[in-house]
Amino acid sequence: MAAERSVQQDILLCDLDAFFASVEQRDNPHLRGLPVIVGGSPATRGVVSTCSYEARRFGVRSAMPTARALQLCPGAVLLPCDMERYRRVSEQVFAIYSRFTPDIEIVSIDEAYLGLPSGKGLAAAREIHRMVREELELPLTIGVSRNKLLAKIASEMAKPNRVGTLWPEDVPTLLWPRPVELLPGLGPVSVQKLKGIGIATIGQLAATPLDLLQKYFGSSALLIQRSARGIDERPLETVHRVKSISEEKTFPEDLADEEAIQAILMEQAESLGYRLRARGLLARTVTLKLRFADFSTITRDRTLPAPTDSDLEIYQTARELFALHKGRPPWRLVGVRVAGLGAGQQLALFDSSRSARKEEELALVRDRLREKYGDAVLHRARSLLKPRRKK
Ligand code: TTP
Ligand code: MG
Repeated sequence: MAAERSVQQDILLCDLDAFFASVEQRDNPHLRGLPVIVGGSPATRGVVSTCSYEARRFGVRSAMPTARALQLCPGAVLLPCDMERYRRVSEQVFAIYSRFTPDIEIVSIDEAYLGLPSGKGLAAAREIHRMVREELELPLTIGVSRNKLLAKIASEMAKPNRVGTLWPEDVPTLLWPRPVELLPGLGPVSVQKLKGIGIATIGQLAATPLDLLQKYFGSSALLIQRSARGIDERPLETVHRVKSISEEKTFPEDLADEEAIQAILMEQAESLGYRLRARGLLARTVTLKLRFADFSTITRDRTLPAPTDSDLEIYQTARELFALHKGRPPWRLVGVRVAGLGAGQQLALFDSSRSARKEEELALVRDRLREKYGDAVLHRARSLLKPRRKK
């Protein structure tokens, strides 16, 4: 029992209200208080991404064709989706969350679960709510409980712009009288099935014998019954911060060819650059690892003048380290590691020099190809790089 206590956590579900529309209203004060729809144009059969609560009063909803939304609410202001901006704002919000805990599961651009030490959740939620309001001027709803399911339901019940709790001990009084539709994960088909057998409230569902539920829901029955009872043991799927990323290669036979080593360094740099860009990270240091024929191993690192995610810069640094520390051939292993990782900026397309920009564009194209066709096809002709001839 004591052991179970000690691992118990409070769980917060933080979900921004009408997220894209709230960002637009924040940044254009004349839109505040107005029905705002963010989505595609009716001319191109666009759909609503989201809408302000003012527009929801007219029945406008996410995923509805914009044409239909404008019929329901002719006075609405329609704005295009500015994903880049919403993504930046989302990062600022998540950065506030990370002041409180490293245990963060990112669900979507505007939704995350946070794990807090048991007993600290509600106070943290109030503080987060205040900071997001004061620092970012955005409305946020936070549901607080002991598991993900109840935290999510707590947020649904608290929306908009509030902190709400649904503790396990309150399940009978607060949850059981509510309709089964409120249970996340129960789709309209399941709800209809339940109604067909006379189950309308979550309390009725919680009290239904398992074997009866199994007749209708098969292997999902237990999960459904446990949800109705407020039980959910799913752990947080947190993104633990990576401290470094590395690539290394041990040769089947010791290798004495310097050109071949450089080619491998190039491949490794390309792979590291790709992995950094895919995570939106920049690296501050590059480390070269070398193992010699006698198994002795060295690592040598260099701090870069500025953080980077460029294949070329990682390659050049690794190659220079190799030139300085290569010792005597042959080599048995070569590796490159990048560390000192931090969040990257959006591509600095405007303030970088022409050639750096070309390099960034090239890297982006390569990344797309790599996603499409995998690694193997993609080894840029090394000759393009024209490495300086060694003395
Ligand atoms: P949600 O959190 O589902 O919606 P919301 O934040 O707009 O409103 P709520 O107050 O109910 O939380 O989704 C977050 C964002 O994701 C939303 O602002 C826009 C985007 N989105 C779409 O682009 N299409 C969709 O169908 C949905 C549901 C959301
Ligand atoms: Mg939301």
